[in-house]
Amino acid sequence: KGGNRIGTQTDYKIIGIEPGAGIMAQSNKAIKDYQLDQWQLQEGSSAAMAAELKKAYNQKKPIIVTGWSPHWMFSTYDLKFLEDPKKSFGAVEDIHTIVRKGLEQDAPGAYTILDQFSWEPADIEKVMVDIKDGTDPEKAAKKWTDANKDKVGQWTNGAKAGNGETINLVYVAWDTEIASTNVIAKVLEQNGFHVKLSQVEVGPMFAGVANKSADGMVSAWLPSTHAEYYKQYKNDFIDLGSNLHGTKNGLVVPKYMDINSIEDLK
Ligand code: PBE
Repeated sequence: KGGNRIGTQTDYKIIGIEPGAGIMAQSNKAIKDYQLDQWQLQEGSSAAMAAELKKAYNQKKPIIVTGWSPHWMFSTYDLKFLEDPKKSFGAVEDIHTIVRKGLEQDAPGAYTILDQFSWEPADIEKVMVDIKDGTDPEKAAKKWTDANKDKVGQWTNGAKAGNGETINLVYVAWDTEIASTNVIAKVLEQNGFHVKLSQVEVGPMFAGVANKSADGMVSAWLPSTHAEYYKQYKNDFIDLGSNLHGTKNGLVVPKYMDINSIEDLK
């Protein structure tokens, strides 16, 4: 069987990321849904996953990783998502902006900018590729905002300028979120706010906005990836809706591998 062959070649390992990530729960669900009893989901970090992918790819070795789009990996390597007929990874999603209760009163301009923040996968990919190529995230964010004044102008339209108020944004060190958080931080700074970025884990990211120790985040993948976190805290924060449409999670392999579906791993 194909699954045995691939399993032997990869040690029956799926290279995962941070244990709290939604994609890890989805991958464990896939292992159950497709009865991949022999397979193991390896915990680690997004950076370690990317390093393992790079190493295997350069040697044309088989590898299976937890992957998501938008992501620079798809413009850097020839990759494919394995088909997911049982929908263990949900469908195409949105990324939501979520702020603490009271932010609108305390910093109305920041609230307006966060509320109006909205861009496309191609935008965030530009920033992600730039960071992957070695540009400092803050510089990459500045570069993107300088080159996209029209879009940024829509986000800041009508926003009351800040007076040096501190805005605490929380994010997880996923490549998507490093890019988006740095961009919105830059725009808030350009409009008179002092922004503090805190890198946390996914649970504390949601908890922080709910308990008001953080002002906001732009990193809630919904409706399914972060459903559990969202459900737990949804009465305690303000969901400002989608800032990006068209994300996708799944198991990702190099195109040189001759499997096409998660079912082929059985
Ligand atoms: N991700 C990127 C996250 C959301 C953003 C897909 C790795 C997750 O799985 O929770």
